[in-house]
Amino acid sequence: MSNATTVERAAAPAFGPACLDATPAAARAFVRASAAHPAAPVVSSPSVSPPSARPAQRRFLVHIDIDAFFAAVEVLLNPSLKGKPVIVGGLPHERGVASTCSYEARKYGVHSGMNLRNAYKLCPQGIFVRGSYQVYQAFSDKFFSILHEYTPDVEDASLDEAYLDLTRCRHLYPSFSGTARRIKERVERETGLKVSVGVGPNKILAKLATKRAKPAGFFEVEPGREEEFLRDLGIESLPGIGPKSQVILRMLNIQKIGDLWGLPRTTLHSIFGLGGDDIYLQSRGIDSRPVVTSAIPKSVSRETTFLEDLWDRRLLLAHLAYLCDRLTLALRQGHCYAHIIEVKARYSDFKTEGRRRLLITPRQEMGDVYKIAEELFLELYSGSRLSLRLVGVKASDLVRARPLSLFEPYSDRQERLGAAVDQVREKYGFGSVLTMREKMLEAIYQFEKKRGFVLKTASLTR
Ligand code: DCP
Ligand code: MG
Repeated sequence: MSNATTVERAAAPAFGPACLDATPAAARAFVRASAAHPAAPVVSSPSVSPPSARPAQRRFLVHIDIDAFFAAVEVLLNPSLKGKPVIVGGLPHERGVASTCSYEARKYGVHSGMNLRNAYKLCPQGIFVRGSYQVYQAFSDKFFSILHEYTPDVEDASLDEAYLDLTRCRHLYPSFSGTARRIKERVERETGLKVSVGVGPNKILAKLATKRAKPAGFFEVEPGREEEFLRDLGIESLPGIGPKSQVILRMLNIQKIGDLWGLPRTTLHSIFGLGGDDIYLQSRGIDSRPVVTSAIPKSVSRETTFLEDLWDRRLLLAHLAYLCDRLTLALRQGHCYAHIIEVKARYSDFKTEGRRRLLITPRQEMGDVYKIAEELFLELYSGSRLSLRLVGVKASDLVRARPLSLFEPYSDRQERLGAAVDQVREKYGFGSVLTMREKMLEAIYQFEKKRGFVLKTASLTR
């Protein structure tokens, strides 16, 4: 096996699968078709963003990864570290490994997972910090909250790395790569951290594009240029090729991805088993894995404290309507329908009360949710002789798809209405579509067309 002559090789390097005629054009057509068809081979996944791709439609995947994440946060918090070799994970004499290090420290050969003592030997002038996971988590949360504003199809691959599938949102984004660039700029502006962004028709190509873009760059694998992009990348770039596989392949004089195209699938399978099939497909840029969105949340809620305790029933309902609007936007973004709607009120004496309703047919639409919330609120509030400090609405027992009701004629009118409102808001800002009831809040709050009303509880005005 270690002898190259014993390995069955195709006569000419074939970029496309051997079953095709192996011309680059045919191979590319196969790559595109495989990318578009969720039924194509490679790894299957559990919960998945719904594939909307029409046959032969190119998917649009963005991969984004923060540069030297933990180290970059340390530099941001302590600008005197800028431009210095920063190593995160512990002090030089401590046991343990480096979580990561700045690019300046990488020049000395330090890398993630390296024993701290070895890191110190390589880079004694390095600045060693223990780091704080909670702080990194907060930056990560911010990072993902920005990404989720662009599409619900976001996969959190790790704390600082995500895949976004913009294919379903194509109507919102006439220029995909322009949008990807804007996402990069916005993340950098709002987090203060540099990111690298890769764009391609599937996950593997987008991820490899990010590697190429690092640090702080942007790279797009343009249609028809997949082969050219992959050919000269080292085999170690493929996630399916670990250190042991690298040793075996190098013994076969295979150094670059293009060299792999000469090996038939059966040969790779016989050497690496199922992993060999993955190598075969990945090396050709074939990857039908969907973007796996996060698990369905347990509940979504929106609440706010008032600037001053409130008594006026119409104003209270205006707040409730606005919160329902925000809540149902979140439900639509998460593709969730709620079986339980709950309303909460806190009185001026801090006593808090709630009312909930179980819905046989789960709901997502603003009109439906508000109607239920209003009834529940009035049940709560009607008898009260106290003013209110806070009101909130919560949706729970969430499901992904609305089950069809036996007793109601099926109609997706409300969903289409919701989608249309979202499109207008995407373009002109959340405040561009508001009900008359919500508009009453203009008397109290600052209004921003992009964000809507700036309520007292800032996190609710996202
Ligand atoms: N991490 C860790 N231990 C590792 C690898 C990573 O604790 N063995 C942490 C620290 C990293 C963060 O995860 O900052 C993100 O990992 P990345 O692989 O994305 O590495 P970096 O962001 O540090 O560098 P870059 O992405 O620029 O290569
Ligand atoms: Mg990173």
